[in-house]
Amino acid sequence: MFSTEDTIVAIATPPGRGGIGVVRLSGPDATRVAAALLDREAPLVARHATFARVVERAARTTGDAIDRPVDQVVATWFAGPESYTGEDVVEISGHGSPVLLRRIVELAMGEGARLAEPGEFTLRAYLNGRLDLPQAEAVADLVDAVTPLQARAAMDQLEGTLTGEIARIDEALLDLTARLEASLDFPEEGFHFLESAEAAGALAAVADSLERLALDGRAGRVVREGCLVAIVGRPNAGKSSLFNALVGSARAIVTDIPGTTRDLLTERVDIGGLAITLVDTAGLRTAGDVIEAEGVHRARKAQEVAALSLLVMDGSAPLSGEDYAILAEAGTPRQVVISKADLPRAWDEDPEVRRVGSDGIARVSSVTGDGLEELRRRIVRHLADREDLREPPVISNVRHLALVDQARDAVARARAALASGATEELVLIDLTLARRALEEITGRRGPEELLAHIFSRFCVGK
Ligand SMILES: Nc1nc2c(ncn2[C@@H]2O[C@H](COP(=O)(O)OP(=O)(O)OP(=O)(O)O)[C@@H](O)[C@H]2O)c(=O)[nH]1
Ligand SMILES: [Mg+2]
Repeated sequence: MFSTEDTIVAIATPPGRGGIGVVRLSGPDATRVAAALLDREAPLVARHATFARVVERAARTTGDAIDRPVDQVVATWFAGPESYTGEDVVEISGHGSPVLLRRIVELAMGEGARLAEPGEFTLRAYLNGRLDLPQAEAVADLVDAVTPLQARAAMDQLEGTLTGEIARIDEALLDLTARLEASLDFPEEGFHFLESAEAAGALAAVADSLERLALDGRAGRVVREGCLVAIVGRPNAGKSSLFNALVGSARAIVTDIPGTTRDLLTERVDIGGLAITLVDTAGLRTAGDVIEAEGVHRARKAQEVAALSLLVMDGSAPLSGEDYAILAEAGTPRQVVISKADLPRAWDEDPEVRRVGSDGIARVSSVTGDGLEELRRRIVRHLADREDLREPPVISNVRHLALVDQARDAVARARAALASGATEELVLIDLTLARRALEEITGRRGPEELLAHIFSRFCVGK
């Protein structure tokens, strides 16, 4: 791990030019380093934004007799431990020029500050107990969010929704553990602190909560990570038109010549809050030339890696052998889309289309926009297993989900052990493993906490 004894410095705003740019200092020497850089009469006052000048001191510049001004800035001192990192933090807001900001960082380094590693401010916040692990991870998610739903999910996590939910489950497990341990410690009294039926009931409730979290996580992962949706179909089916309609701009070339699209086109779209990478592909058919053949090959590859394929069938022209070939292919989850709904129908019912579209067919017109909203809802349902995503999922990070799965497995084993009349020791082993997994989510573990819990709840020997 990185050292936490020294003072770190970094540019906190994105690369490039902007109205302002922020240089952040954190560590025991933050105020000393800032004072050395800043030209002002009075010292900084905690939590007050103060106008100052960053200067290169005369003694340090080559032969200059006077301090040389570098930038006019606003400096703010957040006194530790009530700061983001829990240490003394000074933020210097200068003009947003990379040259100026780099110079300020260099001057701070000249005063003994070290260039911060990526994420090091947040790491310090975690190490100093200002954030737990899910909250620290939420900071990164919040910065990375590309859809408002992603931002809301990250914000909830930062506010502690997941931490709270894990704490609630852990509390129930801790309570069970404490009582089973007490039964173990005082066997001669022939008294059980916990009857097995009660333990089974409590464990069932915990299993339920973990199950719900895992279920929520399926949608959560898609929200956090986004996914790939491929649009496939025979030439001229209306794929590029649908792509454009979903993207909201005329990104792909549309013509009535079959074989217009030859390469893959991708665009990121927000569908029901999900960050979807939508892929338009070449029409699937036995290709006429090498370029088209490569396009068809790429279309098939895209379909293989996509989380969902939209199979576009032209509703205004009779189904062809190419359509049937596409319908016959098994593989990734598929949604049948009948296109050109504004034109007279060339066919109505088809057993093969009905088979593949057994969970519903979307009829859309990319010209009028009819059916697009319903198609978006269907896409969300396929990918996130739910009707809508008005409420952001509580859990979304694979690290957390893997640990929830571990806890679920351990609780399932504990339940089985309890049901088969196993000893308290055996049940306790799995409860401990379940708790360990949960505590790994929040990054907090400690046996002394278990002892404190036992003593706070029981008055054994009194
Ligand atoms: N009326 C109507 N015409 C449509 C609709 N969608 C597509 N078309 C027309 O159908 C033709 C083919 O559309 P594209 O979107 O280029 O079809 P494609 O599946 O991408 O075709 P390839 O790239 O050649 O595989 C064009 O003339 C479009 O204007 C629709 O919803 N309504
Ligand atoms: Mg096309």
